[in-house]
Amino acid sequence: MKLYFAPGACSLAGRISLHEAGLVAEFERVDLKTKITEQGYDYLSINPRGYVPLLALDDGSAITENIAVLEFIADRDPALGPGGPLGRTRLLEILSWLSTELHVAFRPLWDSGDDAEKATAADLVAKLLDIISEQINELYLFGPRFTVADAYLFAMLRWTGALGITVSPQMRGYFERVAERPSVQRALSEEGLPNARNLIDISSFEALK
Ligand SMILES: N[C@@H](CCC(=O)N[C@@H](CS)C(=O)NCC(=O)O)C(=O)O
Repeated sequence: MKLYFAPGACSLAGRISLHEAGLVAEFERVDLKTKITEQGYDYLSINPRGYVPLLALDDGSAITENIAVLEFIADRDPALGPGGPLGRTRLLEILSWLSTELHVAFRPLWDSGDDAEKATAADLVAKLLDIISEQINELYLFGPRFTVADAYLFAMLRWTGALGITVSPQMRGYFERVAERPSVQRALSEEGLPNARNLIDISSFEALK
């Protein structure tokens, strides 16, 4: 299988999760501005939506959307989901929240919108992170068990560092815990990203790209 990614983008969650699951994959970088892949293909012909991630399977099928990509990986390695009778439902619940509430809230911050709009978006992201930090009572979102949802949250927390969004000490501690995982260190290094283990070290966009 092959994960189409852009360094530091949300596709980092898929890469971390693939490593956690011990799944062998290739990775192809996409230039999100030109929509050309590193092998010179027109990415829009691979994913007409133009964004990453896309996970291409060996049988020729393709999975898009973080929720689906991460759920697919957790399905291959159930240890990467919360487990229990409602495990799958709880995983979809948190992945949906991360995608449709938190991820979307970042969007104005990447656009060239006005400063007031960006300030409102930054406030919303901070508020949403406060809400989700209440779910981190132990090590991770689902207690002691690291799941694909943690990989997604980690990828987005990296952005807060560069965007100057202040997060709670509890969230910073969570970030540091996730950053220590070998799968995360490997993923960051493969994407050419600094192996920052705390959010303070991610103080520029260079650290995202
Ligand atoms: N709904 C999509 C959104 C993915 C997304 O926003 N990807 C960003 C990177 S984090 C991207 O590729 N943006 C480039 C673009 O939209 O042109 C998902 O959850 O997978």
